Amino acid sequence: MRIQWFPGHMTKALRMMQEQLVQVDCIIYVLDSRAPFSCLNPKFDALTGKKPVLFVLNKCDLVEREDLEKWLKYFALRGEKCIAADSLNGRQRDNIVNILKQLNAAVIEKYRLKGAKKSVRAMVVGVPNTGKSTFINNLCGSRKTVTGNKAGVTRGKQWVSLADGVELLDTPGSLPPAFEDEKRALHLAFIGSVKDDVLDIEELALEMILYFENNHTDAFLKRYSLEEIPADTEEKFRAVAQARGFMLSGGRVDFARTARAVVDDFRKQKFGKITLDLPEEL
Ligand SMILES: Nc1nc2c(ncn2[C@@H]2O[C@H](COP(=O)(O)OP(=O)(O)OP(=O)(O)O)[C@@H](O)[C@H]2O)c(=O)[nH]1
Ligand SMILES: [Mg+2]
Repeated sequence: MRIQWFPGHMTKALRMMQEQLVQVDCIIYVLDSRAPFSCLNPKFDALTGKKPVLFVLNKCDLVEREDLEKWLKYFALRGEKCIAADSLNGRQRDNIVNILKQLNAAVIEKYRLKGAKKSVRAMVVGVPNTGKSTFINNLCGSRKTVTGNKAGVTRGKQWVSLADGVELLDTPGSLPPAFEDEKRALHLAFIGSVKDDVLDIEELALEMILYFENNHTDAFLKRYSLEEIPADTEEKFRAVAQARGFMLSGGRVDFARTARAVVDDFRKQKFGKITLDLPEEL
Protein backbone atom coordinates (compact mmCIF):
# COMPACT_ATOMS: atom_id res chain seq x y z
CA MET A 1 0.00 0.00 0.00
CA ARG A 2 1.49 3.33 -1.01
CA ILE A 3 1.22 6.00 1.66
CA GLN A 4 2.22 9.58 1.17
CA TRP A 5 0.90 12.73 2.78
CA PHE A 6 3.04 15.80 2.68
CA PRO A 7 0.80 18.79 2.02
CA GLY A 8 2.07 22.36 1.75
CA HIS A 9 1.22 23.14 5.37
CA MET A 10 3.84 20.61 6.51
CA THR A 11 6.58 22.27 4.45
CA LYS A 12 5.49 25.57 5.96
CA ALA A 13 5.44 24.09 9.46
CA LEU A 14 8.94 22.66 9.13
CA ARG A 15 10.22 26.05 7.94
CA MET A 16 8.52 27.76 10.89
CA MET A 17 10.09 25.27 13.33
CA GLN A 18 13.50 25.88 11.84
CA GLU A 19 13.00 29.64 12.23
CA GLN A 20 11.83 29.28 15.82
CA LEU A 21 14.81 27.14 16.77
CA VAL A 22 16.84 30.15 17.90
CA GLN A 23 14.05 31.07 20.32
CA VAL A 24 14.04 27.76 22.17
CA ASP A 25 16.36 26.04 24.64
CA CYS A 26 15.27 22.46 24.01
CA ILE A 27 13.00 20.13 22.03
CA ILE A 28 10.21 17.94 23.40
CA TYR A 29 9.76 15.12 20.88
CA VAL A 30 6.34 13.52 21.34
CA LEU A 31 6.02 9.91 20.15
CA ASP A 32 3.02 7.59 20.21
CA SER A 33 3.90 4.70 22.55
CA ARG A 34 2.23 2.26 20.14
CA ALA A 35 4.75 3.03 17.39
CA PRO A 36 7.70 5.05 18.74
CA PHE A 37 10.10 4.12 15.99
CA SER A 38 7.63 4.94 13.20
CA CYS A 39 7.05 8.33 14.84
CA LEU A 40 10.67 9.36 14.35
CA ASN A 41 10.77 11.80 11.45
CA PRO A 42 14.20 12.36 9.84
CA LYS A 43 13.01 15.88 9.02
CA PHE A 44 13.24 16.71 12.74
CA ASP A 45 16.93 15.79 12.85
CA ALA A 46 17.87 19.33 11.93
CA LEU A 47 16.08 20.49 15.10
CA THR A 48 17.11 17.77 17.52
CA GLY A 49 20.75 17.89 16.41
CA LYS A 50 21.10 21.41 17.78
CA LYS A 51 19.27 21.37 21.14
CA PRO A 52 18.81 19.04 24.12
CA VAL A 53 15.90 16.66 23.53
CA LEU A 54 13.32 15.12 25.83
CA PHE A 55 11.53 12.18 24.19
CA VAL A 56 7.98 11.63 25.44
CA LEU A 57 6.35 8.23 24.95
CA ASN A 58 2.84 9.64 24.98
CA LYS A 59 -0.43 7.66 25.10
CA CYS A 60 1.37 5.21 27.39
CA ASP A 61 -2.08 4.18 28.66
CA LEU A 62 -2.62 2.45 25.30
CA VAL A 63 0.24 -0.07 25.62
CA GLU A 64 1.32 -2.81 27.99
CA ARG A 65 3.71 -1.69 30.69
CA GLU A 66 6.35 -4.25 29.68
CA ASP A 67 6.46 -2.96 26.08
CA LEU A 68 6.74 0.58 27.37
CA GLU A 69 9.63 -0.42 29.61
CA LYS A 70 11.44 -1.85 26.60
CA TRP A 71 11.26 1.50 24.85
CA LEU A 72 12.30 3.45 27.95
CA LYS A 73 15.31 1.15 28.20
CA TYR A 74 16.04 1.52 24.48
CA PHE A 75 16.30 5.32 24.75
CA ALA A 76 18.17 5.19 28.07
CA LEU A 77 20.79 2.87 26.55
CA ARG A 78 21.34 5.46 23.83
CA GLY A 79 21.86 8.15 26.42
CA GLU A 80 18.60 9.88 25.49
CA LYS A 81 16.27 11.44 28.05
CA CYS A 82 12.91 9.73 27.68
CA ILE A 83 9.75 9.57 29.77
CA ALA A 84 6.33 7.96 29.44
CA ALA A 85 3.20 10.13 29.56
CA ASP A 86 -0.56 9.72 29.67
CA SER A 87 -1.68 13.17 28.66
CA LEU A 88 -5.36 12.49 29.20
CA ASN A 89 -5.15 11.41 32.83
CA GLY A 90 -1.54 11.62 33.93
CA ARG A 91 -0.27 13.92 36.67
CA GLN A 92 3.10 14.52 35.15
CA ARG A 93 3.50 18.26 35.38
CA ASP A 94 5.95 18.56 38.28
CA ASN A 95 8.08 15.70 37.03
CA ILE A 96 8.32 17.13 33.53
CA VAL A 97 9.04 20.66 34.74
CA ASN A 98 11.88 19.20 36.85
CA ILE A 99 13.27 17.21 33.95
CA LEU A 100 13.13 20.27 31.67
CA LYS A 101 15.00 22.29 34.27
CA GLN A 102 17.67 19.58 34.59
CA LEU A 103 17.96 19.30 30.81
CA ASN A 104 18.49 23.05 30.57
CA ALA A 105 20.56 23.54 33.70
CA ALA A 106 23.41 25.18 31.76
CA VAL A 107 21.13 27.74 30.11
CA ILE A 108 19.32 28.48 33.36
CA GLU A 109 22.66 29.11 35.05
CA LYS A 110 23.69 31.40 32.19
CA TYR A 111 20.48 33.43 32.57
CA ARG A 112 20.99 33.56 36.35
CA LEU A 113 24.54 34.86 36.07
CA LYS A 114 23.35 37.55 33.68
CA GLY A 115 20.63 38.46 36.16
CA ALA A 116 18.03 37.84 33.43
CA LYS A 117 14.64 36.48 34.43
CA LYS A 118 14.01 34.17 31.51
CA SER A 119 11.82 31.10 31.14
CA VAL A 120 13.02 27.80 29.78
CA ARG A 121 11.54 27.47 26.32
CA ALA A 122 10.75 24.13 24.70
CA MET A 123 9.51 23.41 21.20
CA VAL A 124 7.06 20.49 21.13
CA VAL A 125 7.43 18.49 17.92
CA GLY A 126 6.15 15.18 16.54
CA VAL A 127 4.30 13.54 13.70
CA PRO A 128 0.54 14.31 13.54
CA ASN A 129 -1.86 13.04 16.19
CA THR A 130 0.73 11.91 18.76
CA GLY A 131 -0.90 14.16 21.36
CA LYS A 132 1.39 17.21 21.34
CA SER A 133 -1.39 19.70 22.02
CA THR A 134 -3.02 17.43 24.61
CA PHE A 135 0.35 17.01 26.34
CA ILE A 136 0.70 20.80 26.56
CA ASN A 137 -2.85 21.17 27.90
CA ASN A 138 -2.16 18.50 30.49
CA LEU A 139 0.89 20.41 31.71
CA CYS A 140 -0.76 23.81 31.85
CA GLY A 141 -3.95 22.41 33.35
CA SER A 142 -6.35 23.98 30.87
CA ARG A 143 -7.45 23.62 27.27
CA LYS A 144 -5.20 26.31 25.85
CA THR A 145 -4.50 24.47 22.60
CA VAL A 146 -6.95 22.84 20.19
CA THR A 147 -6.86 19.04 20.08
CA GLY A 148 -8.69 16.42 18.04
CA ASN A 149 -8.72 12.75 17.25
CA LYS A 150 -7.40 13.10 13.70
CA ALA A 151 -4.18 14.08 11.97
CA GLY A 152 -3.49 17.72 11.17
CA VAL A 153 -5.43 19.56 13.89
CA THR A 154 -2.80 22.16 14.88
CA ARG A 155 -1.98 24.43 11.95
CA GLY A 156 0.09 27.28 13.40
CA LYS A 157 2.52 27.89 16.21
CA GLN A 158 1.27 28.70 19.70
CA TRP A 159 3.20 29.61 22.84
CA VAL A 160 1.79 28.39 26.15
CA SER A 161 3.28 29.48 29.49
CA LEU A 162 3.42 27.23 32.50
CA ALA A 163 3.45 29.09 35.78
CA ASP A 164 6.87 27.85 36.86
CA GLY A 165 9.19 29.47 34.37
CA VAL A 166 8.60 27.12 31.45
CA GLU A 167 7.14 28.04 28.07
CA LEU A 168 6.06 25.51 25.48
CA LEU A 169 5.68 26.01 21.75
CA ASP A 170 2.98 23.89 20.13
CA THR A 171 3.67 23.06 16.48
CA PRO A 172 1.73 21.31 13.70
CA GLY A 173 2.47 17.60 13.22
CA SER A 174 4.74 16.85 10.28
CA LEU A 175 5.47 13.65 8.37
CA PRO A 176 8.48 12.87 6.21
CA PRO A 177 8.00 13.90 2.54
CA ALA A 178 8.40 10.23 1.54
CA PHE A 179 8.64 6.95 3.42
CA GLU A 180 11.57 4.64 2.82
CA ASP A 181 10.03 1.92 4.93
CA GLU A 182 6.48 0.86 4.12
CA LYS A 183 5.98 -0.79 7.49
CA ARG A 184 6.62 2.49 9.32
CA ALA A 185 4.21 4.29 7.04
CA LEU A 186 1.57 1.65 7.69
CA HIS A 187 1.99 1.86 11.44
CA LEU A 188 1.53 5.62 11.26
CA ALA A 189 -1.63 5.11 9.23
CA PHE A 190 -2.91 2.54 11.75
CA ILE A 191 -2.53 4.97 14.66
CA GLY A 192 -4.15 7.86 12.80
CA SER A 193 -1.06 9.94 12.08
CA VAL A 194 -1.83 9.99 8.37
CA LYS A 195 -5.04 11.73 7.38
CA ASP A 196 -7.65 9.04 6.60
CA ASP A 197 -8.90 11.03 3.57
CA VAL A 198 -5.66 10.35 1.71
CA LEU A 199 -5.82 6.61 2.43
CA ASP A 200 -7.78 3.84 0.77
CA ILE A 201 -9.59 2.61 3.86
CA GLU A 202 -10.21 -0.87 2.42
CA GLU A 203 -6.52 -1.32 1.66
CA LEU A 204 -5.69 -0.05 5.14
CA ALA A 205 -8.12 -2.51 6.75
CA LEU A 206 -6.66 -5.35 4.69
CA GLU A 207 -3.16 -4.41 5.87
CA MET A 208 -4.47 -4.42 9.42
CA ILE A 209 -6.00 -7.88 9.01
CA LEU A 210 -2.69 -9.10 7.52
CA TYR A 211 -0.96 -7.66 10.60
CA PHE A 212 -3.30 -9.69 12.81
CA GLU A 213 -2.48 -12.86 10.87
CA ASN A 214 1.01 -12.63 12.34
CA ASN A 215 0.48 -10.69 15.58
CA HIS A 216 -2.16 -10.77 18.34
CA THR A 217 -4.18 -13.22 16.21
CA ASP A 218 -6.24 -14.42 19.17
CA ALA A 219 -7.44 -10.89 19.95
CA PHE A 220 -8.65 -10.51 16.38
CA LEU A 221 -10.40 -13.91 16.35
CA LYS A 222 -12.06 -13.19 19.69
CA ARG A 223 -13.30 -9.75 18.65
CA TYR A 224 -15.16 -11.21 15.66
CA SER A 225 -15.88 -14.67 17.13
CA LEU A 226 -13.88 -16.40 14.39
CA GLU A 227 -12.16 -19.77 14.36
CA GLU A 228 -9.53 -18.59 11.89
CA ILE A 229 -8.75 -15.72 9.54
CA PRO A 230 -9.69 -16.88 6.02
CA ALA A 231 -6.87 -16.97 3.44
CA ASP A 232 -8.86 -15.30 0.66
CA THR A 233 -9.06 -11.48 0.81
CA GLU A 234 -12.77 -11.24 0.11
CA GLU A 235 -13.47 -13.97 2.64
CA LYS A 236 -11.52 -12.05 5.30
CA PHE A 237 -13.89 -9.12 4.88
CA ARG A 238 -16.91 -11.44 4.70
CA ALA A 239 -15.98 -13.03 8.01
CA VAL A 240 -15.79 -9.65 9.74
CA ALA A 241 -18.92 -8.36 7.98
CA GLN A 242 -20.91 -11.38 9.12
CA ALA A 243 -19.71 -10.97 12.68
CA ARG A 244 -20.56 -7.27 12.76
CA GLY A 245 -23.81 -7.50 10.76
CA PHE A 246 -22.47 -5.60 7.73
CA MET A 247 -23.84 -7.89 5.03
CA LEU A 248 -25.89 -6.39 2.21
CA SER A 249 -28.81 -7.95 0.34
CA GLY A 250 -27.95 -10.92 -1.86
CA GLY A 251 -25.12 -12.01 0.41
CA ARG A 252 -22.86 -9.13 -0.64
CA VAL A 253 -20.27 -7.71 1.73
CA ASP A 254 -20.40 -4.02 2.65
CA PHE A 255 -16.66 -3.60 2.16
CA ALA A 256 -16.46 0.10 2.99
CA ARG A 257 -18.32 -0.25 6.27
CA THR A 258 -16.44 -3.39 7.25
CA ALA A 259 -13.08 -1.77 6.53
CA ARG A 260 -14.02 1.28 8.61
CA ALA A 261 -15.08 -0.97 11.48
CA VAL A 262 -11.74 -2.83 11.53
CA VAL A 263 -9.75 0.43 11.51
CA ASP A 264 -11.95 1.98 14.19
CA ASP A 265 -11.78 -1.16 16.32
CA PHE A 266 -8.00 -0.96 16.27
CA ARG A 267 -8.00 2.73 17.20
CA LYS A 268 -10.52 2.14 19.99
CA GLN A 269 -8.34 -0.60 21.51
CA LYS A 270 -10.94 -3.30 20.77
CA PHE A 271 -8.08 -5.72 20.15
CA GLY A 272 -6.42 -4.77 23.42
CA LYS A 273 -3.20 -2.89 24.09
CA ILE A 274 -1.02 -3.32 21.04
CA THR A 275 2.51 -2.02 20.51
CA LEU A 276 3.21 -2.07 16.78
CA ASP A 277 6.92 -1.22 16.99
CA LEU A 278 9.19 -3.10 19.37
CA PRO A 279 12.89 -2.34 19.86
CA GLU A 280 13.89 -5.99 19.31
CA GLU A 281 12.42 -5.84 15.79
CA LEU A 282 14.63 -2.94 14.71
N1 LIG B 1 -5.35 7.58 25.25
C1 LIG B 1 -4.69 8.73 25.07
N2 LIG B 1 -5.09 9.60 24.12
C2 LIG B 1 -4.39 10.74 23.97
C3 LIG B 1 -3.26 11.06 24.76
N3 LIG B 1 -2.77 12.25 24.35
C4 LIG B 1 -3.57 12.65 23.35
N4 LIG B 1 -4.56 11.77 23.12
C5 LIG B 1 -5.61 11.84 22.09
O1 LIG B 1 -4.96 11.83 20.82
C6 LIG B 1 -5.69 12.65 19.89
C7 LIG B 1 -4.75 13.66 19.27
O2 LIG B 1 -4.36 14.62 20.23
P1 LIG B 1 -3.77 16.05 19.83
O3 LIG B 1 -3.24 16.63 21.08
O4 LIG B 1 -4.73 16.83 19.02
O5 LIG B 1 -2.54 15.57 18.90
P2 LIG B 1 -1.47 16.50 18.15
O6 LIG B 1 -0.18 15.76 18.22
O7 LIG B 1 -1.49 17.87 18.70
O8 LIG B 1 -2.03 16.45 16.68
P3 LIG B 1 -1.75 17.46 15.43
O9 LIG B 1 -1.96 18.84 15.91
O10 LIG B 1 -2.75 17.00 14.41
O11 LIG B 1 -0.35 17.16 14.98
C8 LIG B 1 -6.83 13.28 20.69
O12 LIG B 1 -7.99 12.53 20.46
C9 LIG B 1 -6.37 13.15 22.13
O13 LIG B 1 -7.43 13.06 23.06
C10 LIG B 1 -2.85 10.12 25.77
O14 LIG B 1 -1.86 10.28 26.50
N5 LIG B 1 -3.61 8.97 25.88
MG1 LIG C 1 -1.87 19.63 17.82
